[in-house]
Amino acid sequence: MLKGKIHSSRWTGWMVVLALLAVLAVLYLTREDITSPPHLVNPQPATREIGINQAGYAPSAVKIAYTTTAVGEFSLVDLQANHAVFRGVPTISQKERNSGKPVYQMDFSSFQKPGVYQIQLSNGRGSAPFAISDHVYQSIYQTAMRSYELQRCGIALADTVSHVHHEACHLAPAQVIGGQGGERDVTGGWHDAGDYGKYTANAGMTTAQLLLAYELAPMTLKNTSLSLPQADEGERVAHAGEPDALAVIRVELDWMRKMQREDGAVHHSVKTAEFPGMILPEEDRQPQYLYPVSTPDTAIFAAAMARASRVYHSYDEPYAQMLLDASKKAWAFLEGSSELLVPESVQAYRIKSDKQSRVWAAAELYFATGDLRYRSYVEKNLGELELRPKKLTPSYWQHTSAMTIITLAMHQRTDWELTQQMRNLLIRHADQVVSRINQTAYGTVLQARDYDWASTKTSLGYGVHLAVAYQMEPKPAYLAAMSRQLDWVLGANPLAQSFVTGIGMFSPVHPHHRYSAASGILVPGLLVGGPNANANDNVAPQKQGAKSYVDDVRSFATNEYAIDYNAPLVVVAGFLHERRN
Ligand code: 9MR
Ligand code: ZN
Repeated sequence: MLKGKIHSSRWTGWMVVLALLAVLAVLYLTREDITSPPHLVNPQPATREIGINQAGYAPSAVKIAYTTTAVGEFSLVDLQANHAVFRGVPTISQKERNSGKPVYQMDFSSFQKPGVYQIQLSNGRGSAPFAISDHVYQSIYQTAMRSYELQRCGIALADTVSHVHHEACHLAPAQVIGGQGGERDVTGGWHDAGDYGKYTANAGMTTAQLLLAYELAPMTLKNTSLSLPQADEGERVAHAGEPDALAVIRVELDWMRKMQREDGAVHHSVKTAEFPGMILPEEDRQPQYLYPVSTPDTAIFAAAMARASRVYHSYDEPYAQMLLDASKKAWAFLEGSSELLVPESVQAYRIKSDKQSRVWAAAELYFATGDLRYRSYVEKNLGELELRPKKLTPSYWQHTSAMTIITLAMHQRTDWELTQQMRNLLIRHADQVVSRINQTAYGTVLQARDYDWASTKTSLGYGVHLAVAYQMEPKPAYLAAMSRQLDWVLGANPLAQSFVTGIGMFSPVHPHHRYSAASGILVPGLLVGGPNANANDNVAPQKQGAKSYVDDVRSFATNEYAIDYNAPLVVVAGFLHERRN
């Protein structure tokens, strides 16, 4: 079915035009690199025989294309001049995990001239077009970051860049489940994923990672304009002087604050009882329910708010103080309720333990306040974290160890030996990740068991760890391993599939995303979950490792986007732009 769609000639024609336009947009950003307006000659028809990053590469990046076709030679063709600019011989890397077929690597890292290119095999087959440019990563960052603005709930959207538009949605107060009952205003924020629910834990983890992007790539996040939609001019004026990235994140923080109860505890989520059909957000008029408070949600909230208060401090002190107060209030609630509290009614994003997130909250609160109470909580409960470098996995709402370790490693407090211990742990972990990557056919960190929910997020999550390690010890191998994870997600994989909407010629056009499906307008910059060997949606092929993916709107297990998937994409693209030289 997928083949039928992609290979029908009209469709292919359109995709070529769209992909070339996207590549040209990158070139436009890099116009100081080129002397004449780009005029592209007709490329070879693009095939999925060649896996490549379909957005492209920074000039100095490691650049490797992959194929399972045995050919004697490959060439890199300049699509503006229409001639080969580089030739090489594919070398066998490893056997592909599932098919056992050898995978050939085509390394053209030494070629660094900006432009638009295609890889061609000596059998005449061509890859998707891609750019070599100093602005590739910035453009990916920009598209991924501004997608959050297009996920906004509770306002009418009219974005002139993407043409995403809809009426204001989900404005009615939510009905409180349990407790005193009643109603509460919890409007605003971002829709969580392809559905219209909003969940505290996922919001907390996402905002925390986006704020980490700000700490790791401050120049990129401060200086990259996001051309935010005009509709929000009022808000923009109110926060004038604040970087666009922080204005975007603020929207979710403001919603999260509404989820906090007077006693400091935080509600789990607001959503309808059942997922709506594939309708526009303003058409979703089922009652919204405010799900009960829980201790894991409260702990993640406390951590994210304390982290945010640090970052917003230099722009808006009263706001930072408000965030810190919310965090302290959540912590006070946790102190008074040491047992795990997760009510029965909570289903999606159900968290099994709050122990790790309490440590994370204490760590963030320590750096936000300097109060030794929090520091001693961290020291006493350090054993809750995953401290074995080999076992450390990327943070997500269920397991927050990595985020805590990163926080502890990045912020220096005098006389705390823990800082160095955490740095050593991350460096050892990063070295192991690099050696894992060098042993796989496509340079991915993913191992068989990782082809589960949101494998794309997992891959980029390791990229985040490599970024932090690089910050501490700038080994080129960390940067190379990181950019190869981005390459994998953008098409350097066995399906030659980019997993980000609007980026790359073979990218998702039928994501499981209610707004896109109902409006027919594809929201750009959304990272879908990608290969999931255990996909339970009856559409995606199971047990096929990296090939367990289908670009089908029904495939919620491989082709849905969620706010937390995009966060490591923002960190990795932002960091690569920051450190590209
Ligand atoms: O991202 C979530 C993933 O880690 C879980 O394994 C999966 C199954 O429980 O759910 C994913 O989250 C979905 C959430 O439950 C509802 N909104 C859409 C989310 C993305 O698919
Ligand atoms: Zn909404």
